[in-house]
Amino acid sequence: MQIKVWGMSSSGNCHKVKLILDYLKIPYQWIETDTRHKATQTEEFRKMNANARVPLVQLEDGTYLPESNAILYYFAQGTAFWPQDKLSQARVLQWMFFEQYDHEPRLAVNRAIQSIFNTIAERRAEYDANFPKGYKALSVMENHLRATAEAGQGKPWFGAASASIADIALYAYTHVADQGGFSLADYPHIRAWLGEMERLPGHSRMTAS
Ligand SMILES: N[C@@H](CCC(=O)N[C@@H](CS)C(=O)NCC(=O)O)C(=O)O
Repeated sequence: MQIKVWGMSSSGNCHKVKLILDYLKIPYQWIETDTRHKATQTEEFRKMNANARVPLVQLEDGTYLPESNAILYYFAQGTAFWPQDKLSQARVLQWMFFEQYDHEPRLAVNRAIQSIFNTIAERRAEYDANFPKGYKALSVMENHLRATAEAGQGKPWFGAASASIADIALYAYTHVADQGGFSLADYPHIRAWLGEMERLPGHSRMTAS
């Protein structure tokens, strides 16, 4: 059975899945699932993912797997996107948990408010409150990349010595930060890292907003 991906093209969490599958040249069928039209809120979809969210993957044996970062881990095992030593593995997870707790809830949510649902007026307080927290997350990333560069440890990545699933996870909403009102002007190391990601074979940026 071919791998199926239920995803919304304008969602960074879903774009992570497209990136890992495209980098690894794994064939799959993409089923466009627009949450703006409540496509995940049906009884049929809830049978596949009780949490009613995309991305959702159906593996070759028919098993369903939700959660973008769990999906990244599933496909990355045994590839260059999942390092082999224990400490690097833990560092990759460190950045992936950071992404879901400190980064995505600020950058993805403001992008959704501004560019997906166009609801800045209705959600002004939440939108404004996300800026200091989102810029704090970007500063943590910038400082990590700067320190790695200054230590002369080769190309700066998050967690491993080469691009890993931590980089894919963080790339998803960082490369479209401007669509949520965030500027990367003061983050030169982040901009350089985005450029490195965009040179990976099979790479794509998110097209829709
Ligand atoms: N932690 C989840 C978050 C997934 C998520 O929030 N998906 C959104 C689209 S980006 C969704 O499906 N929302 C549907 C809804 O809230 O009705 C992941 O990383 O996969």
